[in-house]
Amino acid sequence: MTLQEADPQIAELMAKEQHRQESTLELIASENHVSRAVMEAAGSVLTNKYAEGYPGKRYYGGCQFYDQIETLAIDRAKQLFDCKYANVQPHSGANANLAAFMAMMQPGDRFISLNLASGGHLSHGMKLNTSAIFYKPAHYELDPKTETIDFDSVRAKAQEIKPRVILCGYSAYPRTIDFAQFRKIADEVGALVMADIAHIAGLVAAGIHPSPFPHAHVVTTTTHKTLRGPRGGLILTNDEELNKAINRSVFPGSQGGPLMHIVAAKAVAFGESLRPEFKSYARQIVKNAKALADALIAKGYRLVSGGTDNHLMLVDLRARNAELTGADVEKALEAAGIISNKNGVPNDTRPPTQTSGLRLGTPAITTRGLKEADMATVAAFIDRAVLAKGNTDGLAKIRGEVAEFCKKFPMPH
Ligand code: DSN
Repeated sequence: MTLQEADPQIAELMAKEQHRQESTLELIASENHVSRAVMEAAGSVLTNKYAEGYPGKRYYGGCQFYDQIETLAIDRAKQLFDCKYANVQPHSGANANLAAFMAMMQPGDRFISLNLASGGHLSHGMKLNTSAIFYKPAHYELDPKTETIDFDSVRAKAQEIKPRVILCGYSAYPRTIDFAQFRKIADEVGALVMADIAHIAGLVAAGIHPSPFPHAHVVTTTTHKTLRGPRGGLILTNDEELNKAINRSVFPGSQGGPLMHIVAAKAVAFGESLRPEFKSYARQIVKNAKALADALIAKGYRLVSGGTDNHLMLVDLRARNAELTGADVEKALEAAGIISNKNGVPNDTRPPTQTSGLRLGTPAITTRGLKEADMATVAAFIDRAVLAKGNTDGLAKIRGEVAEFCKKFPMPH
């Protein structure tokens, strides 16, 4: 029985969601559109079975093909990131980070990271997250002038706290990360470096952003952002002992049975990322981000740190109009068919539910085939929607134009 026959309600909502994706510009920096092949693996017969354990060491019978699939996923991940060990089972980035913490620290141990408000992630020590409930976070800062990582602050915090782990890698940071500097400071205080490259994994895999290896002891990532795979997590290391600890921390430490349909979809995505076309894709993401950043600056917006080196930019809306909040602009843009997310800017005076900023990224629109020349059109849509804020008819008109524009750029099928 098809889904349409078995459950028309869900089928209809899925069809609407497909239309929404097709007819809007997806500018959320952490989202992407996967290939048909990845989708096929994710929605497959592989969801039917338990495979607790690791290849060759399972707690259930009947895992022979699962062993081969997981081994392929591991081998491809190692090749992609040029490292010795990979755990492909984490269900998400937050799960990957928790398992990495468990492998490197004992409960109560200290670590330092960038806080959420400055561009970090909730699993990097936000007070309600396990990372702060079981471990002790402290935070280093951005340089207030350049709005980039202040390595004097990293060093000072590291010397003061003597952390077990120094965590780098961010959710709203538009600049290249200097992993070597983090390692230098970690070596000075006897800490381990953990790099969460969730946002930039695709750029790292393609060689467009410097690799965290050999500087980081442990690398975590999601697989669904610039890497363009299914939603999920991944942990990498070159250290044999850490690898054993990571494997224990994922299973049985923090997860049960792996989602093997997702592991297969990760393997498919890693296979795609190993092809030369993926390098061109990753290069185009960055070119598009720079072009969009320039077009927005030309319209009077201020970008945190003045621009971008990667796939995302953080727009400080106050330069365009001091009254604008991220929440209002996110809503106006959505009504105009442009999907984004409100985001705090460094030292934001507004709360996280309002914010003064907007985070924009180009991974998804690059997958749809938009190029640099199209970024002027995208910036013009954005600015028109900002100016039309609160004007339902004006936003609906832009929504129609955006939908028409999107027809030129089909989703991957
Ligand atoms: N929620 C993701 C993001 O949007 O950056 C991070 O996990």
